[in-house]
Amino acid sequence: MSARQMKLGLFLWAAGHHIAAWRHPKAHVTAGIDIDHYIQLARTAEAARFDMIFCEDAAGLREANVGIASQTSRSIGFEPISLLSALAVQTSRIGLVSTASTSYNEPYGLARTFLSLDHLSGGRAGWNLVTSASPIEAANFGSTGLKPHADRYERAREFAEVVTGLWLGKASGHDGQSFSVRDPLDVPRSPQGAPVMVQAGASDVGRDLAARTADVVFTAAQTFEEAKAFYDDLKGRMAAYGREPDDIKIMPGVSPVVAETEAEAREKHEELQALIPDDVGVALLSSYLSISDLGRYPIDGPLPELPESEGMKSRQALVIEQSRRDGLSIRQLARHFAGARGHWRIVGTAAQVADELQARFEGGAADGFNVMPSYFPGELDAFATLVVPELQRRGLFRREYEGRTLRDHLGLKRPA
Ligand SMILES: Cc1cc2nc3c(=O)[nH]c(=O)nc-3n(C[C@H](O)[C@H](O)[C@@H](O)COP(=O)(O)O)c2cc1C
Repeated sequence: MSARQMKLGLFLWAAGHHIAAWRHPKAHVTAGIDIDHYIQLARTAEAARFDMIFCEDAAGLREANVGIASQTSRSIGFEPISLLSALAVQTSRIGLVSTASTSYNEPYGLARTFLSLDHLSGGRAGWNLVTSASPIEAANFGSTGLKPHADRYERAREFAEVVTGLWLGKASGHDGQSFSVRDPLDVPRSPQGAPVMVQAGASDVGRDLAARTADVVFTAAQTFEEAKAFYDDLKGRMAAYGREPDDIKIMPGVSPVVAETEAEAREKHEELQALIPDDVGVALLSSYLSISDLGRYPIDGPLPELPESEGMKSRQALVIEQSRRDGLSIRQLARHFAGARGHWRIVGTAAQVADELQARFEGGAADGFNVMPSYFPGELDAFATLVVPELQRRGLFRREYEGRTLRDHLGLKRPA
């Protein structure tokens, strides 16, 4: 039995993470706003002993073009903290992590909301800090557009400092560059010391902020080498902030397609890939590349040269790197990235999926994984019934929860 066990998150995403999941014959088309759907997923994940449920967020449409947005698997959905508050009373052990933006909130309000969720759930809440890279979202919060990357992260650094200070009962009287806070919170100290701090930025400043403040980091990495380089780099930055490498759990996203046989898994995967409309795939690729007019280049030709993004720098770099490495055309890249939205995909049997996860976990490239089922509930059920027992047999994943809080599950220190 391995002493170190992997952490597993369930990344929720309406009908499923595959862009064409909503077209799958077994998909739930109105999943985005069906609370019973989410309760079912949360209960499946809890029965499988997942560490946490994770919700992404952007306060706005995910695609500028409404015609395209309406052909994706997540065109409508709930505001995630409201959703997790409902799930808090339908579950008892699983962690509840939501994304919230440092660009479009104020620290006092956000600290109060997450601390309330933490109490509602008996110490199971976490905040995924993002600076928000979407110009579509920016347009809903004033007319000045997306702020430069460096400015967003500068605000995020002070934001995180104020929030953790408020959670620890230390930040009243803060008077800084972007924020001024007079009083302590009207919510008492967290059952787990403080809600868990999650982060998902992967640029240089994003990594520094994570090294300083995060308990969990989500990333997108296709290859073992990319995952390992990110892991070593981030853990290497922590000593400068007086932290131990194990104080952060690094959890790359993974989108597994699993079945009893490899042929069956491949068939399931091909079935979904064939459902991707080309214009939707290209639109999604354009947003990762921060370019608005990718559609005017020949779809079977290579990617054009692109200026460096002011949006998601790390995701743009990942797409460009893959296009060069594998010599893929725009159509091939669009299909590839639309499938798992830039995340790692494994197609195979439970043993094959477990082998791949184990190799990254034991090879020092991950502390766990944020699982992104291609469609719900089918692929989550397949992962829970096929892969989880295989990981448990190998001693790589818990059979029972040992603690009650999210910090307990993740093996994180309780802040003083
Ligand atoms: C795995 C992953 C998940 C992310 N999830 C979100 C999200 O839900 N909402 C959001 O606005 N940004 C999200 N981001 C974007 C980043 O958190 C960050 O705000 C953006 O500027 C990219 O950061 P970077 O330039 O440091 O890579 C995510 C990034 C990654 C890598």
